Amino acid sequence: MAWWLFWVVSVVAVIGGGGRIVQGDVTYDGRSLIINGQPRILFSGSIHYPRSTPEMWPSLIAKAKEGGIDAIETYVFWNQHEPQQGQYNFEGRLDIVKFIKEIQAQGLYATLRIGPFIQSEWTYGGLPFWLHDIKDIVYRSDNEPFKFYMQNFTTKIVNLMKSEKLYASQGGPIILSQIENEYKTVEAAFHERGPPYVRWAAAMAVGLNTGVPWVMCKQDDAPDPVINACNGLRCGETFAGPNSPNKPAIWTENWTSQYQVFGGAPYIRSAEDIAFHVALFIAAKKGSYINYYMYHGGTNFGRTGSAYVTTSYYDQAPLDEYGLIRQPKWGHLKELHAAVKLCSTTLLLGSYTSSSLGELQQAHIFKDKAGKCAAFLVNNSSRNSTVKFQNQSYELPRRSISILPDCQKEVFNTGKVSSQFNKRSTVQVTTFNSANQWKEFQDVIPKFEDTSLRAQNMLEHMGTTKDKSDYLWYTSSFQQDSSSAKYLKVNSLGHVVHAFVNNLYVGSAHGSKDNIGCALNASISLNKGMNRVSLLSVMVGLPDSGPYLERRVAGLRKVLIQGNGKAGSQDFTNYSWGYKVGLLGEDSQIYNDEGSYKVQWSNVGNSKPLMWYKTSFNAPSGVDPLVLNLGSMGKGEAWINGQSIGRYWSSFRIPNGDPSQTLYHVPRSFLKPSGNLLVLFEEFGGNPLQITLNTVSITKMVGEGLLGKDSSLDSPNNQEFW
Ligand SMILES: *[C@@H]1O[C@H](CO)[C@@H](O)[C@H](O)[C@H]1NC(C)=O
Ligand SMILES: *[C@@H]1O[C@H](CO)[C@@H](O)[C@H](O)[C@H]1NC(C)=O
Ligand SMILES: *[C@@H]1O[C@H](CO)[C@@H](O)[C@H](O)[C@H]1NC(C)=O
Ligand SMILES: *[C@@H]1O[C@H](CO)[C@@H](O)[C@H](O)[C@H]1NC(C)=O
Ligand SMILES: *[C@@H]1O[C@H](CO)[C@@H](O)[C@H](O)[C@H]1NC(C)=O
Ligand SMILES: *[C@@H]1O[C@H](CO)[C@@H](O)[C@H](O)[C@H]1NC(C)=O
Ligand SMILES: CC(=O)N[C@H]1CO[C@H](CO)[C@@H](O)[C@@H]1O
Ligand SMILES: CC(=O)N[C@H]1CO[C@H](CO)[C@@H](O)[C@@H]1O
Repeated sequence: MAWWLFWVVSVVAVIGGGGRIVQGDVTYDGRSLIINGQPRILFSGSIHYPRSTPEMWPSLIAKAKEGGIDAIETYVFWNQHEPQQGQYNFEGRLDIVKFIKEIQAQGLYATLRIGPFIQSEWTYGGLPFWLHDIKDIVYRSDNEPFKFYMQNFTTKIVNLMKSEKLYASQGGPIILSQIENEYKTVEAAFHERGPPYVRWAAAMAVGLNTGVPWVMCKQDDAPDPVINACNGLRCGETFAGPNSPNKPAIWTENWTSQYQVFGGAPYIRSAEDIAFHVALFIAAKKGSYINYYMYHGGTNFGRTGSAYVTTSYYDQAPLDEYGLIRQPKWGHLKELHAAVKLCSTTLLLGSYTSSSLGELQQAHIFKDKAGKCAAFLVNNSSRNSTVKFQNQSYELPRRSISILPDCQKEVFNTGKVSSQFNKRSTVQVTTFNSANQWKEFQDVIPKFEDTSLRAQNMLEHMGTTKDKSDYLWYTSSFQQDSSSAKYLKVNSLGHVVHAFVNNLYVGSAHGSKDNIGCALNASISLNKGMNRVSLLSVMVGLPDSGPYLERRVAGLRKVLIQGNGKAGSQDFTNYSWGYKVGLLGEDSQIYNDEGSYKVQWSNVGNSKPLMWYKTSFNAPSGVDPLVLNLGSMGKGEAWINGQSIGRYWSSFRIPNGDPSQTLYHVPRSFLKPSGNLLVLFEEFGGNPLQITLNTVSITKMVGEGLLGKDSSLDSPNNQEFW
């Protein structure tokens, strides 16, 4: 720890005591939020309560606090809280009150981004799917049914917070709330139904009298008194500023990396780049509230991720998916926060000037009436530069900012990383490599005669499953005069399709995040007489963005059987189809202890499609986070003791040939000491015998230069992945 950092930490500890927040007002002016009469520069970090477990919350919040974070920002997840209309769930990972009280107990502030449309790579952008069946609804527009349900849920949440006295105005930690989310990006699509909706949403929110300000992000015309906030990677360069001179500059999402999709490579944003843009936002845009999106990303458990989004969410954040500190990111930002806090009063109360120090170099200077001075020296060149500022020279690495809290001594430079680097490694603790550890059960391909839902056309996938399952079967049967070899051609707007003809698997196709829909062309052989075609359409999460979400279509659009050569093709699109929502194994919940007795399991044999696998294991000792390595599997979902740890899709490779994600978080709190039930549903292959359970830990490194070989990482059981 640098000397000055130590000093800041000690002083804050003395002055701040327990840091408990006393009852007070939150207001704002053109410079900052004002809490209990004090203008404040605040660093905030996003941690989403359903993306971790209540057992993890205290340590995540403590590590954020130690990293110099003042406030925790979270969205509110409507479709989890109200899965059926009027039926609410605030238990377990959804216990938002407990989460906010933990933030309060640790002396931090909270920002509540209610939305309730949130996007957030969360299925359906957080909207409950039952809204889809409300007559005449148009989401996020000047539409009475939507406004009714949006107001109903927003009020429910605000009332819940008020009843627990969680707003700062009541002595609680919540200092800021958000209504809507990046609406400006879709507003034009709603034409004259857009602007009145923005005004309505702002007035509705303000009318709830929370006693703390509201923000709208990416909404440059946010109506008074709602504050418009910036979202983006580079708000220090891109933010046009508050839309009124009496509103502060707030950055609600500064992406610490980016979410990953199946088939997409991870995006790694360096500690230096994040620090540069945060310092620039403070200096050049007079920013006074900066939120890291995400500070801890966590896990999209179950089916909560949106279309194609991986189960691991923002693993590259300062706290990784499992809550381990990621260095040097965490430490470098901690030093940045401390450097800014050294001069925050001068920044907030001082008058601002800027001066050029060179063609691509600039000084941002803040001087208060008492003569205190703070400066940020910016080098925007791609080369190192030596600048002269007030008769002293400063070495500024390329694209970096030096912070001089007294206009003389450089205490921090965004490009000079002094924090230790660390390395993450996994150790295999449990294997499942013996066939007699496993049982299997093949799910059933439904027959047309057994279906109760029928239509003379291809039904839309989401409106049919109502998001009860990722899976929708389309099945039909037809007569043939003679046996023949043909091609089955399927066009789908779903994410994946698996095709079976006469109970035999004939092929699959899938799309990707950037390439919506998929097309299958499989060679098939038909019998003389009756033939059955069964097509399994799969969604890997619902869409989470864009206007008119309620009108989106998915699932099969066209089915053709084409003869060889000149033989004509037969169009089955408007044929008689039978439908089944979900898998038999899902209906019986065979992934939990009770349900697993409802089907006949057998010994594992050759890999076949649509296979359920089960095994059991004892909890490994220790406290290190646990992951399942599912790199040997294809695509499906995994459950532990009945709780889904998420969708996996190891067979979807990223451009360099690696699986998009091989390690899947198993929270310790999902386990009992022994006899834990692990169940997987595998769509098309995979080898469960190669699955392993691993612990994850951090190896400290002594500075960047020594990031070389570490013999402890070379054992075959040790997989290095960072
Ligand atoms: C929400 O709507 C339900 C009826 O659907 C009603 O019972 C409830 O009082 C409403 N809540 C609020 C806060 O408006
Ligand atoms: C830095 O330079 C880049 C172009 O190289 C420009 O896009 C960016 O706006 C500049 N940033 C600042 C803070 O001047
Ligand atoms: C810088 O040096 C010049 C002469 O060398 C002197 O006149 C001036 O006062 C100095 N400025 C500061 C800020 O020290
Ligand atoms: C630029 O500065 C960095 C950090 O201070 C240093 O490591 C690097 O060698 C310098 N590069 C050049 C070309 O001087
Ligand atoms: C399907 O694939 C076969 C063989 O590659 C090709 O001959 C046929 O034209 C394709 N059919 C369609 C409809 O694309
Ligand atoms: C299927 O029916 C719809 C209307 O019911 C029609 O628009 C469409 O053209 C038909 N498709 C085919 C391939 O016949
Ligand atoms: C508003 C903004 O800066 N958006 C950017 C977010 O990050 C993605 C990818 O890094 C960019 O493509 C967007 O332009
Ligand atoms: C941060 C920085 O150095 N900005 C400068 C980049 O170059 C332009 C054009 O010379 C200046 O106007 C900026 O101040």
